Amino acid sequence: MNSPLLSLSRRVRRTPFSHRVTDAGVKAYTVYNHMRLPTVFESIEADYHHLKRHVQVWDVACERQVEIRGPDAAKLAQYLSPRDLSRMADDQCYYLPMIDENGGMLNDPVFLKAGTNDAGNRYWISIADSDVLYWVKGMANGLGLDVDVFEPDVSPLAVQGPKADALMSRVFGKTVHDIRFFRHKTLTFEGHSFIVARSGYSKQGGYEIYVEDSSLGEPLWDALFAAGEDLNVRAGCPNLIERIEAGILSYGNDMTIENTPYEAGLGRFCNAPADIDFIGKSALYNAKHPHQQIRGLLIQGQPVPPCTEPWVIDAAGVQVGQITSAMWSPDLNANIGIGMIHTSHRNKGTSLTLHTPDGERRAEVTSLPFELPATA
Ligand code: THG
Repeated sequence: MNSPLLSLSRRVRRTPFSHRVTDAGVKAYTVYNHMRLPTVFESIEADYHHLKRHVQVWDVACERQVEIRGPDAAKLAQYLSPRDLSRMADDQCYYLPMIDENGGMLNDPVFLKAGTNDAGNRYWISIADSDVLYWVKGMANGLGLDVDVFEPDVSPLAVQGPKADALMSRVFGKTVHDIRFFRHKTLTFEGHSFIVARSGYSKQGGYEIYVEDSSLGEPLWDALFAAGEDLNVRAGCPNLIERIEAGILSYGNDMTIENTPYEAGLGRFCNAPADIDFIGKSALYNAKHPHQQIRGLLIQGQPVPPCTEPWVIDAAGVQVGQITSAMWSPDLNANIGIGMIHTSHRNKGTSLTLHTPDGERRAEVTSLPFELPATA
């Protein structure tokens, strides 16, 4: 296939790791938060097998942080999401649906308390691909809150895969083992402190290092590769096949501002009690019984072509949904997809017709994450 090239310029921001990613032989990029996001090194399928067996270092600097700081920071943060933040521990990370006044999804970031410094408590919203900074600044200004809202010099570097624990303990020490899922600790590397969380955009286990200060990106990258040679460490990136198998959603693909958190399967995170106020509260109350919901789909036939626009799903000629991510899964020996399906046809096992660019296929509704065979 004749792949078009991406024209680079200052607008498509480079990252603190871009030189290393280039040296590692990156094959493709996408743009995410106006920044480079590598998407392929060897091939999507080869990268997938390596991720499931070894350890990869991912340049996910494009998961930009929106920092909120100041006396009203906690109040503003709660305003931004239907998730109850009142019991969040200082070392916790929260997956946080953010919605507008209509209950439409604005972003699905990871939210964390990034400790304190001279200027007080810091909160980081580690954003998916939409311009959260302007929404939060607008909110702060409109409400007259006493906060600073800005994008700090922080770039996440993910270390993912079954050998991530071994690699991280060599670079940051054995205390990495004490970090529980979606918790973080402040650890040191060559005298510099970083927030390190057990989290990441895969289900293979691993960590995210919030690299504060761009100049430390290359030394840290180099230390990870020097320490991981015998672990078969490689440069990698979020993997399309693995994340569909895991049922990990991609904002802008699987859900947009047109969807509520309930449609996106994120209803369990909408748990703020009645006395907590947030934007979109009344709209969300009326969205609890959605007419469509996110589902997994098993798609028959040969490997599907790239899914770069929604593919229509119908039942007896009437549209009942669409698929927004799809790819061949080697471990399932089938095509897998993520889509929005009308409530009437959402039950597991329902057989539907999918319209792909190269013809009609049978597609069967299933749950997310996909159930992998025990040997995979
Ligand atoms: N890490 C960090 N920032 C991010 C992402 C990340 N910002 C952009 C994007 N990814 C946000 N989207 C997601 C989607 C899923 C998850 C994290 C961020 C995720 N979900 C887990 C799951 O689905 O099993 C856990 C959710 C939970 O139970 O709390 O990890 O990857 N820093």
